[in-house]
Amino acid sequence: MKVVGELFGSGQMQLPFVLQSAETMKTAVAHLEPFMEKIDGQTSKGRLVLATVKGDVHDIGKNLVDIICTNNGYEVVNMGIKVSIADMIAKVQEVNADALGMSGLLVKSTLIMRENLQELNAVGLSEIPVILGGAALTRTYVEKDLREVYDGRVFYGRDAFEGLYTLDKIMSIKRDGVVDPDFGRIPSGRVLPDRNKAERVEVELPHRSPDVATDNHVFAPPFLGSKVVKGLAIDDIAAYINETAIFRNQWQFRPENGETDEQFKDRLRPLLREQLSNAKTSGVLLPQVVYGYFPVNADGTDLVVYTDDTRTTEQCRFHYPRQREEPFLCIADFFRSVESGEKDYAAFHIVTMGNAVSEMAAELFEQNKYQDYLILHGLGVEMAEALAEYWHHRIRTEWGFVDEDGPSLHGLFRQQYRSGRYSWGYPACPDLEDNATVAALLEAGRLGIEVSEETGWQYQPEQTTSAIICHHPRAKYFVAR
Ligand code: B12
Repeated sequence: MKVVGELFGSGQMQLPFVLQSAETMKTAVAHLEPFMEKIDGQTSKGRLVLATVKGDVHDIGKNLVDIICTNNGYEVVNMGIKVSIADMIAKVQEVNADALGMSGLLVKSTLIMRENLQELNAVGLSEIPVILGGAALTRTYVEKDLREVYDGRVFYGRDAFEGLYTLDKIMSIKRDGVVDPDFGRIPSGRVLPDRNKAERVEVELPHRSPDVATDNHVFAPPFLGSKVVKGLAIDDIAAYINETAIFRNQWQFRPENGETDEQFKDRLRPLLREQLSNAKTSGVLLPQVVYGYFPVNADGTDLVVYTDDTRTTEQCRFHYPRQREEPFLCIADFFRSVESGEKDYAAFHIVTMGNAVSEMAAELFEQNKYQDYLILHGLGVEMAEALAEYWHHRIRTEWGFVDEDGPSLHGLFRQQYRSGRYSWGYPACPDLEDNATVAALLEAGRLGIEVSEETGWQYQPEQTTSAIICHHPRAKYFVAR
């Protein structure tokens, strides 16, 4: 596994094959262990307590860390998802851990990690080295800001192997009694402008962005209210899979021996076809959609959704932040205002791949079938993304402006179409809580979808995503906050 790790690090081996080696290793060790001699009661290189932080349900990243560290000789106590700091502390003490690993993909999780470090300080447990990982973290945030917070050693783990190298270093310092007070403590990284100070600067915000036309054509929707759609064909959705995202980001394959991108994709397409065919046979993917069109008007930075087209009763409202610099965009600007007295409409959808894919992926992980786990999880993830893309296309068709689509699928992934699709939690509409508002609006409970404070405002099943679709031609991705 050490050689495998080195090959991975130098780009000569790809993650799916690393996981295959890990499976072989695990089986071999299980077979040999009864015959192996114990040295001073010690069976592992060290003990890592690992958890996804409170309010966050993402677990593939953490589980990859578990697989890689376990198969490199560490004992990993994997506590699962949504773990409170109190539970982590209890576990660290119970098993006398050598390090604590925290994972989290949400922006909110980066703040929770900060609070967790403060709590470790407060209970006098800062001698425990902490390794942090996940999409919303940056090296600078961990190695500069958080090192200023934590009294002990804290590290950023870009991926599972960086976590492993850090563990190796922590253990070698511990084992050899080396005194290295700076390791994991000295703040490094760029000096970033103080965010809070920047926010205090008063900016005069316009009522609407001057860049967004108010005389665009308003398309009449095909119906008002919401509909549930079941029985969707896997092949229709698969046509919208982003091959780069599935092959590179999820499955983590890389071009080999000077392959062009097209040759690389050609090599992997049979695997994708095989996976889709297996999924069709097993029924592990259960695509479902709830969507609808609603009468809306902008009220400043709010979007008011009415119960019907008489626009007398407000059903709910979404608050959207406005950019604090030119062109001062805000999603509400893409709709006619309340004051205009004109009608406008928005579409909303929630798409899901169902629970079975998450359950089966969890089983594969439990059975140490790591490569199959990565492949199936990645398929579920990218099919959820593809369904959102497919349904957005369906909405453009029904709503009457699909003829403005760009010529290629590749172009669709670059927003070459009329309209914008915004998911809550992304930078133009960062408030995850609104996931619950849209679920209530669309009555997503009809598909068994749940979302609340309890789920950290994330949807259950996991492979679920929601969006608002704005028909305005200026509606494209932007960062508001
Ligand atoms: C694919 C994806 C989805 C998929 C699947 C999500 C899933 N559950 O797996 C779908 C389409 C379903 C989805 C939905 C949503 N998503 Co999404 N999604 C992503 C995306 C693009 C990739 C995530 C991923 O699969 N990564 C691959 C895994 C293997 O990587 P990883 O978990 O990060 O782990 C690696 C490293 O980070 C590291 N690591 C991780 N933990 C640890 C710990 C230690 C100790 C160490 C050493 C290392 C380590 O090692 C791992 C392996 O190398 C990310 C953006 C991104 N770049 O990550 C957004 C992202 C996570 N999603 C986001 C959002 C907002 C959502 C939605 C809320 C949108 C919505 N309103 O519908 C929903 C929520 C889903 C739900 N159930 O409620 C935001 C979250 C930010 C926030 N606001 O908090 C992100 C960050 C995008 C963004 N830039 O804003 N999403």
